[in-house]
Amino acid sequence: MTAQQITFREFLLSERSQHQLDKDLIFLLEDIATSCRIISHQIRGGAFAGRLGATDATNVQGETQKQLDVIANEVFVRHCSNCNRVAALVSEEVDEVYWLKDEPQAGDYLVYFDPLDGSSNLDVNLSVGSIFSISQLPTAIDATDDRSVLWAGSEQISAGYSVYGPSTALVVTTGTGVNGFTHQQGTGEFRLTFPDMVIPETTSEFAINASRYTLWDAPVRRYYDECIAGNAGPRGKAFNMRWTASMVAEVHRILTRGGVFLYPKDTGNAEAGGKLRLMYEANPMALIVEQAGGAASTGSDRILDLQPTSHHQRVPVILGSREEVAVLDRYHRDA
Ligand code: AHM
Ligand code: MG
Repeated sequence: MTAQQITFREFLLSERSQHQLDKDLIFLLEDIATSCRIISHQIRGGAFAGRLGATDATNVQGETQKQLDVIANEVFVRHCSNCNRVAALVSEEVDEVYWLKDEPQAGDYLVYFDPLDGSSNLDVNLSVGSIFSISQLPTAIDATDDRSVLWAGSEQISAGYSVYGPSTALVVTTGTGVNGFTHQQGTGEFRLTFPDMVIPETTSEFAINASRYTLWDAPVRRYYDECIAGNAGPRGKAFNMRWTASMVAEVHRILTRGGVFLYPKDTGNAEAGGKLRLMYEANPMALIVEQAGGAASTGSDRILDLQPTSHHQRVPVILGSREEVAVLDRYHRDA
């Protein structure tokens, strides 16, 4: 271990002195880190406790919930409720907004989360993750109206994710770059192992579920065709493809070695606008990716500029290395 591998708390305290991080935000981020530690522990013991399977329930998206989806949601709700500045919790797994304050004031926080993303990977022992974002209210809001939580991603003051892979990592931005921490067995601490994560501007690696090729719009088919045409194609370079079916793992790879990730609108999800959710997946990952020097777009709009219309809204997502996102934006404009 090197001297730079400071704990998550030491990191947050240093951010407080350098960037005036609010002390309540520090408490909240520590509670989120605790949630991720507990969820990681539950996942690793899931097979012993018989918790890897599905429940009888479906969530608001009509998807069958895994037992660990439900457990992870409860863990996030319990720990994020500790901070007395949190006005509401908005979870991918729950239909309604969970209001903690009757009269939310300017300065209070809204916490959005997908407690267990990619949970179809649980049964096959592949990486899953948790995603979160925090917005700070610029004004008082009405807690009797769930539409009060519909703020654009540009209002986020912090976002992050934890990936439960061969090790458990926590990646966080508070608006001044992106830093990655690894959970250390034994001490139980998250330690700063990947400071100042930066996405390379160029890449030759892309990630998409290519089984949906016939459902995509023309600009995405054009992009894919050109990637697999390799050196002989119009891009004149050989591309590598990856697909883990776990957005957290894809974003973590892109933050580590570059790449572009696409879950575009297709005719299978055209009415919904895409598969991934704006508030729990697209917005937090867009903030992280932009803070690391990358870009995040729907193909026609910057994700962080989208004005949400409902808290379970879905959108097309294209994010990662700037150059590839720009190519995809251009193909959408030209179509
Ligand atoms: P989930 O929130 O229900 O787990 O769905 C989101 C996941 C993403 O992590 C991943 O990128 C995508 O769904 C995979 O979809 P597909 O099964 O179509 O490959
Ligand atoms: Mg999800």
